[in-house]
Amino acid sequence: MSDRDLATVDRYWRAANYLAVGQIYLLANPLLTEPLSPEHIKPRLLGHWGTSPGLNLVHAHLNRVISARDLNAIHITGPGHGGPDTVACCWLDGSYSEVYRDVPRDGTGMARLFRQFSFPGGVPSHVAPETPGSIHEGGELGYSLSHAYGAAFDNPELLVAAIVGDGEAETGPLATGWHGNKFLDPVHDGAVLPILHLNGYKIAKPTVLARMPERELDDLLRGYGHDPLHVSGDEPLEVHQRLAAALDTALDRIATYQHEARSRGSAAATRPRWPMIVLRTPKGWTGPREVDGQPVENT
Ligand SMILES: Cc1ncc(C[n+]2csc(CCOP(=O)(O)OP(=O)(O)O)c2C)c(N)n1
Repeated sequence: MSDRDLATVDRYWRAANYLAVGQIYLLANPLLTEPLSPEHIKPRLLGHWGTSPGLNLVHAHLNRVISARDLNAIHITGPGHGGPDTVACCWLDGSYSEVYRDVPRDGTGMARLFRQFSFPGGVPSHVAPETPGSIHEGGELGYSLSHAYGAAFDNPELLVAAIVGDGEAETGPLATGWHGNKFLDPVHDGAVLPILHLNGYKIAKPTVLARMPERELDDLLRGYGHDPLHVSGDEPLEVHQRLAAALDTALDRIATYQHEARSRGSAAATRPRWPMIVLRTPKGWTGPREVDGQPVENT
């Protein structure tokens, strides 16, 4: 990624993070023009801050590849209560204010945006029908991959980037959802790019997949027929470059598989090992020190 793109993506990501944390916590004083005081803070908090930087990071990077490659793409988010992130990104790109004229892209609009989130008479903490462009309401964990494959079927030009929460991944529907790749026809269907968001926790408790060493997780996902690209770290500028490289690799592979299958035709089509991304943040290892008698390297 060029220095210019890096700076743009990073600024977008940090702005979206501010808008997410503001929606979760602030009742007033959105631009912090006054010293922060208790009456500016919401009395009851909803929305998961812990999932926000990861969801916004992927959204910012998808914007880059959509512009660079002129993609027809949709973003599906599975992790719990990630509503503030999608709303933040819609507000940043202007589509929110296009639909809701009373929430313009200025200080007044920002005050409404923050106050209305998960507040009586306002908007839910999940992506909901009110969110511009949404195709399905959130709330029950487990369906991101089923929706992603459903959106891609018979939609050959569509790329579906689907973020799977590591807590979400512990549900039965999501555990079976990995097999959606068996039904994806590279000739007539679009592509699904699953992105496993390994932020380590389901709200506050450790998740099973985040406690598996990278190699064991890699084996599991390969067993489901995916080709995982691992991105980890906790230094934003390094993670930006790694995620950009992984996205470019994944999209190049998808384009190659589709091109080859479409030139050969359905009769000769084989099932590609579609790429996916494992996004592990933070870098610190919280799992067991040994698995199967072998020390676990700090990934
Ligand atoms: C089927 C189902 N079970 C439980 C919940 C309650 N719940 C909401 S968010 C959440 C944790 C989700 O974890 P993860 O997907 O890792 O998201 P994150 O912790 O990153 O927000 C749980 C258990 C739910 N919404 N749906």
